[in-house]
Amino acid sequence: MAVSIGRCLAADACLLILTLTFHHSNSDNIVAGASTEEAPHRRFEYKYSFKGPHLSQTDGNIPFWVHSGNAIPSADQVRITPSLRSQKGSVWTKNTVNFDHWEAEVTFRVSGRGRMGADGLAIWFTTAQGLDGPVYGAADNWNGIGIFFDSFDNDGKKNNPAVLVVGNNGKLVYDHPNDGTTQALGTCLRDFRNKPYPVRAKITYYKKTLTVLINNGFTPDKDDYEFCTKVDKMIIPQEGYFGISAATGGLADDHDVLSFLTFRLTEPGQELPAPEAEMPKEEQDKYQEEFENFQQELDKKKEDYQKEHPEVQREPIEDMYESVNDREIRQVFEGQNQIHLEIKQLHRQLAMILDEQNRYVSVVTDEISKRQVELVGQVGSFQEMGAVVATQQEILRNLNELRNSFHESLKQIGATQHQANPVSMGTYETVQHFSEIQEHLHVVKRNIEHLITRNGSPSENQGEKCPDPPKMPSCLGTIHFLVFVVIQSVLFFSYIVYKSQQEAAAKKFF
Ligand SMILES: [Ca+2]
Ligand SMILES: [Ca+2]
Repeated sequence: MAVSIGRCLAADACLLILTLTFHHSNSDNIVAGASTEEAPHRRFEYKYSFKGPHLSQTDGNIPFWVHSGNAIPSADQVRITPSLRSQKGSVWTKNTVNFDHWEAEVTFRVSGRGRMGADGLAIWFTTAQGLDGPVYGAADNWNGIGIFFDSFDNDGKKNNPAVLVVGNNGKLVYDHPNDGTTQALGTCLRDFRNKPYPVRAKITYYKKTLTVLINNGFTPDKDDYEFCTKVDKMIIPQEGYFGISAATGGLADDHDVLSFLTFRLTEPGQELPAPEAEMPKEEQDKYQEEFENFQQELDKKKEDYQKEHPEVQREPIEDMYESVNDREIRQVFEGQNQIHLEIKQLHRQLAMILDEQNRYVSVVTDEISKRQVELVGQVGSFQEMGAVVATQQEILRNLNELRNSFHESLKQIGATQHQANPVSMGTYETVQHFSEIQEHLHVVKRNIEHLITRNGSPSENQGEKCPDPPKMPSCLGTIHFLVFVVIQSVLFFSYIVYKSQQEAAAKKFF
């Protein structure tokens, strides 16, 4: 809903023909419509701005600004009023602003212990500095525009805290009892007191349209602005001072301004005036003088500090800052240092790998030499085995000899039997045969003993332990052999005894 209202409070007070538009229902459309336009060029204007952390000078003044009343500038904020009763304060630019289009971003806090506060805070663009007065700490009958943050509900309509835009041509007396509602060109209800983060107001005057956006201080996001109000076709003075003021009444709030940032807006395609060209010679001299004073003060303070702290080594100011060349050289140097470190690390790793490699090579070499020794040992053992085999062969030969001699003994026994069968054997012959057999058996026994000594203790002869011989198929064990011999002998004797008994029995029959 847009309502156009022409307000003429007095016959000559209609210099400002203003269109008041309420934007409660279609605010989104307006923001969307504005965003489709090409954005204006925006340039920060330090001479109409202040902000922390070095907001005020050592003498308590704000560069390019004047303050009055109870305002107390400090390093990071200006306390326009403390939370005491009936306080008034304001801060104004020293010089007028003559930009066609501008934007002001004001960050502030209104905080007090009461559920309600007073009186409020105002942002101004006026043809004169309203250093003192009843309208939120500033002069009434102002010529220009005021954006009011009215904390106290004077008319009791429970519509405060509120934000309102009031234009004035210098004739209008502010309608305090009605909280300015009869004069407001635009308004919105916003509680800006006691917020977790500072409240921000962005006031844009562009192409004769004044827009107020508010960041309500619920988030730290600086760009989280909400639309508050907009005034179309608004005429404001060509030149004016920016100001911010505040006042307390029976109730009191702290009104602290953290920053006031002014931007010059230029339509796209329009050329920006050079910043230097716009400064008159006398102003330049004045600021130069201010700068020199500041420099002298700084030097003096530095000297004082040196005197007070002689133990602190004096560092030339040049050493504290670096030029572009220094920075580039430093970056190159740091880069090279980094490369150097990387190469060193690579070198270390390579050395480690080489060590490892050497270790492996030595291990492999040891293994190879060990295996060679083993092979040699195996060859040695083969030789020993050869000797053993030879011994075994000798044993076999001896056994063969034994067998032969045994065979011979058997043959002799057989021959004796043969001779004994046809002819009856005399006792003498039998005894002779027996002694021969006994001799043979002795020979056999000796041979066996000889074999046993050779087989039983081969290590005694060689003086060193031989490796175990490979398992050979055993032809004839010593014990078996002895058993065999004993059985044979027993059988033989029993046969002889049996034979002689039979012969004796036969003789009895003859
Ligand atoms: Ca009020
Ligand atoms: Ca009210």
